[in-house]
This record gives sequence, structure tokens and C-alpha cells, in this order.
Amino acid sequence: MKRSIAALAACGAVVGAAAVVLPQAAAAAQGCRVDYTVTSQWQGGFQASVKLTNLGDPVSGWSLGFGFPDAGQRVSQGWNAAWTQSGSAVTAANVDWNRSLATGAVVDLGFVGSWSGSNPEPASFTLNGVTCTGGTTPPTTTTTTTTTTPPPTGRTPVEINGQLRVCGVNLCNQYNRPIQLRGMSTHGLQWFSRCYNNASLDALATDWQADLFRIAMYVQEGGYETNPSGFTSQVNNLVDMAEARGLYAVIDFHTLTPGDPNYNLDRAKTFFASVASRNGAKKNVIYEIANEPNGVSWAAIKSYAEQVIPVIRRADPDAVILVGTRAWSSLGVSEGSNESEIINNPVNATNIMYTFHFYAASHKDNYRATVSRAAGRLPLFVSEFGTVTATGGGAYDRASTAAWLDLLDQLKISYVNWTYSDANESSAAFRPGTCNGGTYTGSGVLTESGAYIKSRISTPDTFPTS
Ligand code: IDC
Repeated sequence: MKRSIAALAACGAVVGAAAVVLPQAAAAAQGCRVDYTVTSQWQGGFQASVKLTNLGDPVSGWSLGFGFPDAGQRVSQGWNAAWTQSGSAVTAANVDWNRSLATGAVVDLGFVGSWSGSNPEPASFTLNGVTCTGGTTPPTTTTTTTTTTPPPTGRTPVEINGQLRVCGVNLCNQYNRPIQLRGMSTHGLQWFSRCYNNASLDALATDWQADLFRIAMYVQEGGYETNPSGFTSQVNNLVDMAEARGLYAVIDFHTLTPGDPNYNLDRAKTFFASVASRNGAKKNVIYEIANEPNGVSWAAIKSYAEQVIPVIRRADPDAVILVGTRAWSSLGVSEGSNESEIINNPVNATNIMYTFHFYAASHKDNYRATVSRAAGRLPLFVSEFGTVTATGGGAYDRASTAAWLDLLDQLKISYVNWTYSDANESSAAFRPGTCNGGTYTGSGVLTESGAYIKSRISTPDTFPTS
């Protein structure tokens, strides 16, 4: 799957100067190298990373061109440049913030594309009209500044990836490279707070090697509405405990019943104004504004989102925000709709992702097909899934869970499993009674579901660092 071709070789073109050799005159060395990698590919679609290196003199304003050899290939969504396509010819022009490229500067671009027939790599890369032959053309200056950020300073997920942002349909790290985060969700804080302590958070960070921790704060059922300040400080404490371990924290406003998030609009504004002002300077916080809208139109959810997001932005302008989708965050599928209602009428905000939830024993091929299709068009985040039926109990479905996680890995979609708790239900990762003791590590404390999910989450991350 992972292919890397490089349009590279030695030489570059020297243009500008005429007959007399006067190196200090107007001669501008031009040269470039492109490393093109298909980072994932699925039926009908693919994602590519395009790393452009300026080997010539510094440029201010640039345009990268290339051609797809197969006319069925299309760029559907690109990032870090303005992307256009005419026939099989693709152009990526600089955006404001990466207009200037020093000699040796590298700029990371990428896109999600579609293909029919075949998916060969593009050819004939050009920078400002000059073919990228790559290699070692000595530039006429000795400047070798680069636009890439320094190497990572630590080993935890937050130290490596830093402040996250949405780039195209992906979640990107501080190097503007797509990443996938994998982690666990609490159960309802009103019932299971005894499960969240230093020992269990240590286990999540070290034994599980997780990247993120979702803090599910129910609003009803004995949750936030009964004690706003108490639940707010409980959430803040858990954000700090995640931060201390280098884990990302998803602050989940866990609306469920009633399904219309507007029922809790005023509570949401109060809660998010408070947690965003308290945590806005942190790099590890992601906000999830409504867990699972249900029985309510997309228009109503969008209206809610467009009122709550600005409240968060005022205090925390750069955080990623997750927006729940219709029908228990199924992109509408569980109420007979689909992702097109969002694509046609997206939330008017930037740096947001849409959530998709599934329960593997209940939601199978048609839901997977929706996610495969939607992933090329919308930034998706699986902020909750279960290995069992949608009740949170019933049969553990390993085969369907594996199919889901393989798909999410391929699409680099982040995921969070329900639940990191010892609830007496098959979706819980720990056996009943575990949270009454002090041990959360090892296999003895795990349920069948927990053992499998831990085996998936604890495999090494491959976070790009440049
Ligand atoms: C379930 C819990 C269960 C609790 C119930 C009602 O597992 O113990 O009694 O909520 O609050 C969701 C929800 C999540 C559900 C879960 C399983 O986000 O709150 O938790 N589920 O039913 N969506 C689909 C499934």
C-alpha cells in the first residue's frame, strides 16, 4: 500500500542570465524535488502526501504542477495549498502563509483523491513551470533555511504532536501531517468516578499506550444538570490528569436523552465558556459539543453547533471541536439519511470534525460503506464506538470490530472505545469490581472486549515528526 516515488535526479535549470557569465547578476537557479507518497488507498479513493522541496533560489509565490496519467483520477480535497484540476493536470498554488520558500525549504501538501480504473502515480512535477528533477543542484546561495518545525522534544503523544488542527479531511499534528489518535472513553462520570485515578490513568498512558482519554460528562441522568460546578471541576481535574501523562483529552458534553441538543443549549454555553477559559492555553484539549443528537434534524444540530462553537472559540481559538451528527452520531444513517445532508449544509466554522459512532455488533457493512464514502469529503472522528450491540451490552463481535478498526486505520480516522470502566456490561474493558482495587494493568483485569481493544490501541503509533 505504501508507495513512494520520487521525482528526483540531479540537475535543475538556470534561467535568466544570457550570454555573459556573471553569477552575481540576475541569474535565478531553479530546481525542485517532489516526494509523492500514497499514504492510503481504498476502493475508489486514496490519500497522497506531496512533499515539495525548493532546490533553487528563494521564491516568493509558487505553483506546483503535475499530471495524472489516468484521467479517472481526481483531487477531491487538498490542503496547505489552493488546489485546482483541469482535465488530468493538477495545480497546487501557495496559500498566504507558505508563499515564501527559502532555498532548501520543504512544504508538505496532501490531498484525498478519487480514482476509477487504475491509480498510477502522477508525473511531470513542475515548480513555477520548471520541471522538478530533484537532486543536488547547488544553489547559488548558501542559505539552507527550512520551513519545517524542529524535531519532537518528547515521547508522549502530546509532546510529539503538539497543538492539533484539522487539515483537509484529516486531523493534523504540529508538523501539519495527518495522524490518527486511539484511546478510551470514561463511562458516565456520575456513576464511575472511582475508575478514574492516578493508577488507572497511568495504566492508560503506559500499559495501553493510548493517545487520548475521552471524559464523558452526561448532562442528564444525574449528570451536569444536577451539579454544574461539581461536574465542571471533575472534568477539569481529569483534563489535568491526562495532560500530566501527555494524553489528549476529549471534553464530551454527553447529551443523549433528550436527543435535541438545543434542550441543553444554555447549559452548553455555560459549561463550555467555563472549561474553554480554564483550559484554553493547553495543547491537549479537544471539545465535543454534543454526544449523540437523535430524533432531531441536521438543521437543528447545525444551529446548536453554530451557537456553541463561538463560545469556545472566544476562549480557545485554536482547539479542534467535534460536532455530533444526526441519529446518534451515525451521519444520519440510523434515521434513514446519510452524510450528504452535512456535505450540502456544513457547519459554518473552521477547525471542526464531525463525529461518527458505531457499535460493531449492530452496525456493519452499510455503515462502513458510509464512512468509506464520507471520509473523502468530511473530517471524521470516531469519538465513541463499542465492540458490542448498541445497548452497550450483548454479544461481543470481534470480527466486525476488527473490520471497523482496519478501516479506521486505513483512513487514519481517530477512535475512542466505550468504555474504560468496570461496568457490568460487555462493552466495559475491565471486569466488574476492578475499580474497587488498585490494579489496572495486565491481562487479569480485562474483559474479552478490553483485551482486544488494548491489543489494537497499544501497537506503536507512527506519528510523523517533520
Ligand atoms: C450506555 C451505558 C449504560 C447506560 C446507558 C444510558 O453503557 O450503562 O445505562 O448508556 O445512559 C451510546 C451512548 C452511551 C451509551 C452507549 C451504550 O453514547 O451513553 O452508554 N451507547 O448504549 N450510543 C450508542 C451506544
